[in-house]
Amino acid sequence: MSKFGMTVTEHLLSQQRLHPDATGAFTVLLSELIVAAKIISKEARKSGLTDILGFTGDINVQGEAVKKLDEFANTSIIRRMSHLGQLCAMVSEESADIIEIPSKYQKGNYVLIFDPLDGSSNIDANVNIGTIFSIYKKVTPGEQVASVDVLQPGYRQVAAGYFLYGTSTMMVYTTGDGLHGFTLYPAVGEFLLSHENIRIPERGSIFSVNMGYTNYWDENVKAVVDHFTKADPEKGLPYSLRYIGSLVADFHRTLLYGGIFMYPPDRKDPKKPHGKLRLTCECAPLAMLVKQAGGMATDGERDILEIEPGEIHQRVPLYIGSAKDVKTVMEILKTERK
Ligand code: P6P
Repeated sequence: MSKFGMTVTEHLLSQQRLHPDATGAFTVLLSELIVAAKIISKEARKSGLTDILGFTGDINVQGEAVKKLDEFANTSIIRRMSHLGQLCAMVSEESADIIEIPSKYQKGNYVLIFDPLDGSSNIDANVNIGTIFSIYKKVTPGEQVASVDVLQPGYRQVAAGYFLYGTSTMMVYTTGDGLHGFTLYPAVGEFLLSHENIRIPERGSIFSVNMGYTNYWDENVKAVVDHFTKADPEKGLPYSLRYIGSLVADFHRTLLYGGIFMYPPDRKDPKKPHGKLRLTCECAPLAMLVKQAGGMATDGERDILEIEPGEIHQRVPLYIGSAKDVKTVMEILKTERK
Protein backbone atom coordinates (compact mmCIF):
# COMPACT_ATOMS: atom_id res chain seq x y z
CA MET A 1 0.00 0.00 0.00
CA SER A 2 1.18 3.52 -0.71
CA LYS A 3 2.77 5.10 2.36
CA PHE A 4 0.15 7.81 2.18
CA GLY A 5 -2.61 5.28 2.65
CA MET A 6 -1.01 4.10 5.91
CA THR A 7 -3.25 4.40 8.96
CA VAL A 8 -1.83 5.57 12.27
CA THR A 9 -2.55 2.12 13.71
CA GLU A 10 -0.36 0.49 11.05
CA HIS A 11 2.27 3.12 11.75
CA LEU A 12 2.15 2.46 15.51
CA LEU A 13 2.63 -1.25 14.83
CA SER A 14 5.57 -0.50 12.51
CA GLN A 15 7.11 1.64 15.27
CA GLN A 16 6.45 -1.16 17.76
CA ARG A 17 8.43 -3.57 15.55
CA LEU A 18 11.44 -1.27 15.96
CA HIS A 19 11.46 -2.24 19.67
CA PRO A 20 11.78 -6.05 19.93
CA ASP A 21 11.02 -5.96 23.66
CA ALA A 22 7.78 -4.07 23.04
CA THR A 23 4.77 -5.77 24.57
CA GLY A 24 2.14 -3.86 22.61
CA ALA A 25 1.00 -2.08 25.78
CA PHE A 26 2.24 1.17 24.37
CA THR A 27 0.35 0.69 21.11
CA VAL A 28 -2.85 0.00 23.07
CA LEU A 29 -2.28 3.19 25.07
CA LEU A 30 -1.81 5.42 22.02
CA SER A 31 -4.66 3.75 20.12
CA GLU A 32 -7.10 4.53 22.95
CA LEU A 33 -5.86 8.12 23.13
CA ILE A 34 -6.62 8.39 19.41
CA VAL A 35 -10.20 7.27 20.06
CA ALA A 36 -10.56 9.99 22.71
CA ALA A 37 -9.22 12.56 20.26
CA LYS A 38 -11.74 11.52 17.60
CA ILE A 39 -14.53 12.02 20.14
CA ILE A 40 -13.17 15.45 21.11
CA SER A 41 -12.79 16.38 17.44
CA LYS A 42 -16.44 15.55 16.78
CA GLU A 43 -17.55 17.70 19.71
CA ALA A 44 -15.23 20.56 18.75
CA ARG A 45 -16.70 20.60 15.25
CA LYS A 46 -20.24 21.09 16.49
CA SER A 47 -19.53 23.24 19.54
CA GLY A 48 -20.40 26.40 17.63
CA LEU A 49 -23.83 24.91 17.02
CA THR A 50 -24.67 24.38 20.69
CA ASP A 51 -26.75 27.54 20.88
CA ILE A 52 -28.10 27.36 17.34
CA LEU A 53 -29.36 23.80 17.90
CA GLY A 54 -31.25 25.00 20.92
CA PHE A 55 -29.27 23.10 23.57
CA THR A 56 -29.65 24.93 26.79
CA GLY A 57 -25.92 24.63 27.30
CA ASP A 58 -26.80 22.98 30.61
CA ILE A 59 -28.94 19.96 29.74
CA ASN A 60 -28.65 18.32 26.32
CA VAL A 61 -31.16 16.08 24.50
CA GLN A 62 -29.76 12.98 26.27
CA GLY A 63 -30.44 14.65 29.56
CA GLU A 64 -26.69 14.82 30.27
CA ALA A 65 -25.06 17.97 31.58
CA VAL A 66 -23.42 19.60 28.56
CA LYS A 67 -20.01 20.54 29.86
CA LYS A 68 -17.68 23.17 28.54
CA LEU A 69 -15.58 21.69 25.76
CA ASP A 70 -12.37 21.58 27.75
CA GLU A 71 -14.09 19.86 30.66
CA PHE A 72 -15.62 17.46 28.12
CA ALA A 73 -12.17 16.79 26.62
CA ASN A 74 -10.63 16.28 30.06
CA THR A 75 -13.35 13.86 31.17
CA SER A 76 -13.26 11.96 27.88
CA ILE A 77 -9.52 11.30 28.12
CA ILE A 78 -9.61 10.39 31.82
CA ARG A 79 -12.57 8.02 31.37
CA ARG A 80 -11.12 6.24 28.34
CA MET A 81 -7.57 5.93 29.65
CA SER A 82 -8.34 4.92 33.25
CA HIS A 83 -9.59 1.38 32.55
CA LEU A 84 -6.94 0.43 29.98
CA GLY A 85 -4.64 -1.25 32.48
CA GLN A 86 -1.62 0.54 30.97
CA LEU A 87 -1.36 3.59 33.23
CA CYS A 88 -0.26 4.05 36.83
CA ALA A 89 -1.20 7.75 36.94
CA MET A 90 -2.28 10.73 34.87
CA VAL A 91 -1.63 14.46 35.10
CA SER A 92 -3.97 16.90 33.36
CA GLU A 93 -3.61 20.64 32.85
CA GLU A 94 -7.23 20.81 34.03
CA SER A 95 -6.68 18.90 37.28
CA ALA A 96 -4.80 20.37 40.24
CA ASP A 97 -3.43 17.05 41.50
CA ILE A 98 -2.17 13.74 40.13
CA ILE A 99 -5.09 11.66 38.79
CA GLU A 100 -4.96 8.21 40.42
CA ILE A 101 -6.15 5.12 38.56
CA PRO A 102 -9.23 3.79 40.44
CA SER A 103 -8.43 0.66 42.48
CA LYS A 104 -11.02 -1.35 40.51
CA TYR A 105 -8.86 -1.04 37.38
CA GLN A 106 -5.59 -2.86 36.66
CA LYS A 107 -2.60 -0.52 36.66
CA GLY A 108 0.25 -0.35 34.17
CA ASN A 109 3.73 1.10 33.83
CA TYR A 110 3.05 4.31 31.96
CA VAL A 111 2.31 7.87 33.07
CA LEU A 112 0.15 10.04 30.78
CA ILE A 113 0.47 13.83 31.07
CA PHE A 114 -1.84 15.93 28.90
CA ASP A 115 -3.42 19.26 28.18
CA PRO A 116 -6.90 18.14 27.09
CA LEU A 117 -7.83 21.21 25.09
CA ASP A 118 -5.16 23.86 24.82
CA GLY A 119 -6.38 27.18 23.49
CA SER A 120 -10.00 26.43 24.41
CA SER A 121 -10.65 30.13 25.06
CA ASN A 122 -10.45 30.51 21.26
CA ILE A 123 -13.15 27.96 20.43
CA ASP A 124 -15.95 30.57 20.16
CA ALA A 125 -13.92 32.37 17.48
CA ASN A 126 -13.51 29.09 15.55
CA VAL A 127 -9.74 29.26 16.01
CA ASN A 128 -7.71 26.01 15.93
CA ILE A 129 -7.30 24.30 19.31
CA GLY A 130 -5.47 21.16 20.33
CA THR A 131 -4.75 18.31 22.74
CA ILE A 132 -1.12 17.83 23.82
CA PHE A 133 0.15 14.55 25.33
CA SER A 134 3.31 13.21 26.89
CA ILE A 135 4.07 9.64 28.00
CA TYR A 136 6.67 8.42 30.50
CA LYS A 137 7.57 5.02 31.90
CA LYS A 138 7.10 4.56 35.64
CA VAL A 139 10.55 4.68 37.28
CA THR A 140 9.75 3.29 40.75
CA PRO A 141 8.99 -0.42 41.40
CA GLY A 142 5.59 -1.71 42.48
CA GLU A 143 2.12 -0.25 42.06
CA GLN A 144 2.59 2.75 44.34
CA VAL A 145 3.04 6.00 42.38
CA ALA A 146 5.78 8.30 43.68
CA SER A 147 6.25 11.95 42.74
CA VAL A 148 9.43 11.02 40.83
CA ASP A 149 7.24 8.96 38.49
CA VAL A 150 5.38 12.09 37.31
CA LEU A 151 8.12 14.70 37.78
CA GLN A 152 10.53 13.40 35.16
CA PRO A 153 12.68 15.54 32.86
CA GLY A 154 11.47 15.70 29.27
CA TYR A 155 14.35 13.63 27.86
CA ARG A 156 12.78 10.59 29.57
CA GLN A 157 9.56 10.83 27.54
CA VAL A 158 8.85 7.63 25.59
CA ALA A 159 6.34 9.41 23.36
CA ALA A 160 4.78 12.82 22.80
CA GLY A 161 2.38 14.42 20.39
CA TYR A 162 -0.63 16.57 19.76
CA PHE A 163 -4.00 16.54 18.04
CA LEU A 164 -4.89 19.73 16.19
CA TYR A 165 -8.59 20.48 15.66
CA GLY A 166 -8.57 22.87 12.74
CA THR A 167 -9.65 22.98 9.11
CA SER A 168 -8.79 19.30 9.34
CA THR A 169 -8.01 17.22 12.41
CA MET A 170 -4.36 16.18 12.58
CA MET A 171 -2.25 14.02 14.83
CA VAL A 172 1.51 14.64 15.09
CA TYR A 173 3.53 12.25 17.27
CA THR A 174 6.88 10.65 17.95
CA THR A 175 8.06 7.59 19.84
CA GLY A 176 11.66 8.67 19.36
CA ASP A 177 12.06 7.45 15.76
CA GLY A 178 11.23 10.60 13.79
CA LEU A 179 8.22 12.91 13.79
CA HIS A 180 5.15 11.92 11.82
CA GLY A 181 1.85 13.63 10.96
CA PHE A 182 -1.52 12.09 10.19
CA THR A 183 -4.68 13.69 8.87
CA LEU A 184 -8.12 12.44 9.87
CA TYR A 185 -10.11 11.18 6.88
CA PRO A 186 -13.63 11.81 8.27
CA ALA A 187 -15.37 9.55 5.74
CA VAL A 188 -13.71 6.48 7.29
CA GLY A 189 -12.71 7.94 10.68
CA GLU A 190 -9.04 7.00 10.22
CA PHE A 191 -5.91 9.08 10.68
CA LEU A 192 -3.87 8.60 7.47
CA LEU A 193 -0.14 9.30 7.15
CA SER A 194 0.18 12.72 5.51
CA HIS A 195 3.49 14.13 6.84
CA GLU A 196 6.17 11.41 7.18
CA ASN A 197 9.43 12.33 8.92
CA ILE A 198 8.67 16.00 9.47
CA ARG A 199 11.82 18.19 9.47
CA ILE A 200 11.68 21.81 10.61
CA PRO A 201 13.63 24.27 8.39
CA GLU A 202 17.03 25.07 9.94
CA ARG A 203 16.01 28.77 9.91
CA GLY A 204 12.66 30.41 9.31
CA SER A 205 11.21 33.81 8.48
CA ILE A 206 8.37 34.03 11.01
CA PHE A 207 8.51 34.88 14.70
CA SER A 208 5.54 34.35 17.00
CA VAL A 209 5.07 36.22 20.28
CA ASN A 210 2.36 38.28 22.00
CA MET A 211 3.64 41.80 21.28
CA GLY A 212 0.96 43.16 23.62
CA TYR A 213 3.26 42.27 26.53
CA THR A 214 6.18 44.43 25.30
CA ASN A 215 6.05 46.66 28.35
CA TYR A 216 6.09 43.64 30.65
CA TRP A 217 9.36 42.25 29.21
CA ASP A 218 12.90 42.86 30.42
CA GLU A 219 15.49 44.53 28.17
CA ASN A 220 16.95 41.18 27.01
CA VAL A 221 13.58 39.99 25.67
CA LYS A 222 12.98 43.36 24.02
CA ALA A 223 16.39 42.98 22.33
CA VAL A 224 15.28 39.59 20.94
CA VAL A 225 12.13 41.10 19.42
CA ASP A 226 14.15 44.07 18.08
CA HIS A 227 16.39 41.54 16.31
CA PHE A 228 13.49 39.95 14.41
CA THR A 229 11.89 43.30 13.55
CA LYS A 230 14.95 45.24 12.32
CA ALA A 231 15.24 45.84 8.57
CA ASP A 232 18.30 43.96 7.30
CA PRO A 233 17.36 42.22 4.01
CA GLU A 234 20.84 40.70 3.63
CA LYS A 235 20.20 38.78 6.87
CA GLY A 236 16.65 37.93 5.87
CA LEU A 237 15.26 40.45 8.34
CA PRO A 238 12.68 41.54 9.35
CA TYR A 239 10.75 38.32 9.99
CA SER A 240 6.97 38.29 9.67
CA LEU A 241 4.96 38.20 12.90
CA ARG A 242 2.23 35.58 13.27
CA TYR A 243 0.50 34.94 16.60
CA ILE A 244 -2.70 32.91 16.78
CA GLY A 245 -2.80 32.70 20.58
CA SER A 246 -3.36 28.94 20.43
CA LEU A 247 -0.13 27.11 21.28
CA VAL A 248 -0.73 23.98 19.21
CA ALA A 249 -1.65 26.04 16.13
CA ASP A 250 1.33 28.41 16.54
CA PHE A 251 3.65 25.46 17.12
CA HIS A 252 2.29 23.47 14.16
CA ARG A 253 2.88 26.42 11.81
CA THR A 254 6.39 26.92 13.23
CA LEU A 255 7.14 23.20 12.77
CA LEU A 256 6.07 23.17 9.11
CA TYR A 257 7.23 26.64 7.99
CA GLY A 258 10.17 27.22 10.36
CA GLY A 259 10.89 30.22 12.57
CA ILE A 260 10.38 30.61 16.31
CA PHE A 261 7.53 30.67 18.83
CA MET A 262 8.22 32.53 22.06
CA TYR A 263 6.45 32.85 25.38
CA PRO A 264 9.02 34.88 27.36
CA PRO A 265 8.90 35.62 31.08
CA ASP A 266 6.88 38.77 31.77
CA ARG A 267 5.77 41.01 34.62
CA LYS A 268 2.08 40.87 33.61
CA ASP A 269 1.05 38.50 36.41
CA PRO A 270 3.26 38.43 39.53
CA LYS A 271 2.02 34.88 40.14
CA LYS A 272 3.38 33.80 36.74
CA PRO A 273 6.84 35.43 36.41
CA HIS A 274 7.97 32.65 34.03
CA GLY A 275 4.99 33.11 31.65
CA LYS A 276 1.86 30.96 31.52
CA LEU A 277 3.00 27.81 29.67
CA ARG A 278 3.40 24.63 31.69
CA LEU A 279 6.55 22.53 31.55
CA THR A 280 5.15 19.01 31.84
CA CYS A 281 1.96 19.13 29.72
CA GLU A 282 2.92 21.76 27.10
CA CYS A 283 6.63 22.63 26.81
CA ALA A 284 8.29 19.23 27.35
CA PRO A 285 6.14 17.31 24.83
CA LEU A 286 6.56 20.03 22.17
CA ALA A 287 10.30 20.11 22.91
CA MET A 288 10.54 16.36 22.20
CA LEU A 289 8.65 16.81 18.93
CA VAL A 290 10.74 19.74 17.70
CA LYS A 291 13.99 17.94 18.60
CA GLN A 292 12.88 14.93 16.55
CA ALA A 293 12.33 17.35 13.64
CA GLY A 294 15.82 18.88 14.02
CA GLY A 295 14.76 21.97 15.96
CA MET A 296 15.38 23.21 19.52
CA ALA A 297 13.46 24.33 22.61
CA THR A 298 14.82 26.32 25.55
CA ASP A 299 13.64 28.35 28.53
CA GLY A 300 16.21 30.94 27.47
CA GLU A 301 19.13 29.21 29.19
CA ARG A 302 18.47 25.45 29.45
CA ASP A 303 17.27 22.80 27.02
CA ILE A 304 13.60 22.31 27.96
CA LEU A 305 14.14 18.53 27.91
CA GLU A 306 16.82 18.78 30.63
CA ILE A 307 14.65 20.64 33.16
CA GLU A 308 13.67 18.57 36.23
CA PRO A 309 10.10 19.60 37.12
CA GLY A 310 9.71 20.78 40.73
CA GLU A 311 5.91 20.42 40.66
CA ILE A 312 3.37 19.15 38.15
CA HIS A 313 2.11 22.57 37.04
CA GLN A 314 5.48 24.32 36.95
CA ARG A 315 5.57 27.12 34.37
CA VAL A 316 8.63 27.95 32.25
CA PRO A 317 9.43 30.47 29.52
CA LEU A 318 9.49 28.88 26.06
CA TYR A 319 11.53 29.63 22.93
CA ILE A 320 10.95 26.84 20.40
CA GLY A 321 11.49 26.33 16.67
CA SER A 322 14.23 26.34 14.03
CA ALA A 323 17.66 25.54 15.49
CA LYS A 324 19.37 28.63 14.05
CA ASP A 325 16.62 30.94 15.28
CA VAL A 326 16.62 29.47 18.80
CA LYS A 327 20.43 29.73 18.94
CA THR A 328 20.22 33.40 17.87
CA VAL A 329 17.75 34.08 20.68
CA MET A 330 19.95 32.34 23.27
CA GLU A 331 22.93 34.46 22.15
CA ILE A 332 20.95 37.70 22.52
CA LEU A 333 19.50 36.66 25.91
CA LYS A 334 23.01 35.87 27.17
CA THR A 335 24.24 39.38 26.36
CA GLU A 336 24.02 41.52 29.50
CA ARG A 337 21.73 44.46 28.76
CA LYS A 338 23.21 47.84 29.81
P1 P6P B 1 -1.53 34.90 25.77
C1 P6P B 1 -4.15 29.49 25.34
O1 P6P B 1 -4.89 30.06 26.40
C2 P6P B 1 -2.71 29.37 25.79
O2 P6P B 1 -2.61 28.57 26.92
C3 P6P B 1 -1.86 28.83 24.66
O3 P6P B 1 -2.57 27.99 23.82
C4 P6P B 1 -1.38 30.08 23.96
O4 P6P B 1 -0.13 29.92 23.34
C5 P6P B 1 -1.28 31.07 25.12
O5 P6P B 1 -2.22 30.67 26.10
C6 P6P B 1 -1.60 32.48 24.69
O6 P6P B 1 -1.41 33.29 25.85
O7 P6P B 1 -1.05 35.35 27.14
O8 P6P B 1 -0.62 35.36 24.64
O9 P6P B 1 -2.98 35.18 25.48
